[in-house]
Amino acid sequence: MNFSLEGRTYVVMGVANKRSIAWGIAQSLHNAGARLIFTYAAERFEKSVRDLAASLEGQDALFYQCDVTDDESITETFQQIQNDVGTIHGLAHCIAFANKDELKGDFLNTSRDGFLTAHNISSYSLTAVARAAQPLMSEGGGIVTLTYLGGERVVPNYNVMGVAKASLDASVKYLAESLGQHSIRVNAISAGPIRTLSAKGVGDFNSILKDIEERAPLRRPTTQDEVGDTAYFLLSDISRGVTGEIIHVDSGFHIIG
Ligand code: NDP
Ligand code: N5H
Repeated sequence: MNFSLEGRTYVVMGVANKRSIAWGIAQSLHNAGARLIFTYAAERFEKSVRDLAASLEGQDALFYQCDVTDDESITETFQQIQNDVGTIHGLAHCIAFANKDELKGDFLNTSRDGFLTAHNISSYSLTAVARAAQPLMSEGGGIVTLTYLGGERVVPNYNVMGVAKASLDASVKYLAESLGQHSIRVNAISAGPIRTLSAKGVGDFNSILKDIEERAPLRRPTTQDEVGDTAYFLLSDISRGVTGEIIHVDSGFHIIG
């Protein structure tokens, strides 16, 4: 078994800056020899993504703008990728969004609009993107998404995003069944809290991290590279028998009652 990703191409969606979990995944895939394709939604992050990718020695990365709320944008992005590189071997979906005012207070007050926005960007987008990527994955491959414990249990303030992650987790299983016949595996990583741009200004992050340091089996917070290396595992042949799985990379916090 060859564990190198030499000669393989992966799409990484959701690098906003150097703290992004997607950037941790990009670095792990790069270190394993993969060629990388980056997609970003907001034009203001294009420079940041390009500058980061330029720091990866010998990497010949490609860049596309893709807004996952727009079917046309998704179709065009993957058509363009097909024209430019032909085959891809996998995809990392590292995308979520909910209105800030729905990420605090009482879940009972979730608006219809806020509910739909969170589900559209954070859950449905995985299915939309998987459908667009499938024709490019003619040699089989892997799809990985990012989820959080708040989709399994009630975590204060996670609110509508928890319900969206539960929907995402179920989508992983249904997509694994749909795409298994094409030798495409679909899995999720449930990451412990990491201080990223998304996490900024939501909840009391310091006390959440303190709790992890005190109670998680490993007594330390999750790091970007730990998630990156698990994504590498899930996107490589090392995990060839694994699909429809949700792997917790959270210092073991999910087992604590
Ligand atoms: P980042 O803020 O770094 O990344 C979030 C990304 O989502 C951004 O790159 C943003 O792109 C993208 N995004 C939002 N809306 C859209 C859209 N319409 N189309 C395309 N992309 C969009 O945060 P993280 O790295 O923390 O988040 C990545 C994933 O990890 C998310 O699914 C998150 O829920 C999950 N996660 C995070 C944890 C944490 O503690 N940080 C814990 C567990 C899971 P842009 O800015 O260009 O719009
Ligand atoms: C229990 C918690 C803390 C409280 C809830 C946090 C939920 C965070 C997830 C979403 C994705 C954050 C979000 O949508 C923020 C936006 O409203 C505002 N930010 C932005 O628009 C920035 C500029 C862009 C880049 O962000 C996005 N997303 O596009 C959960 C934490 C312990 C763990 C955590 C932080 C989980 C998670 O899913 O991210």
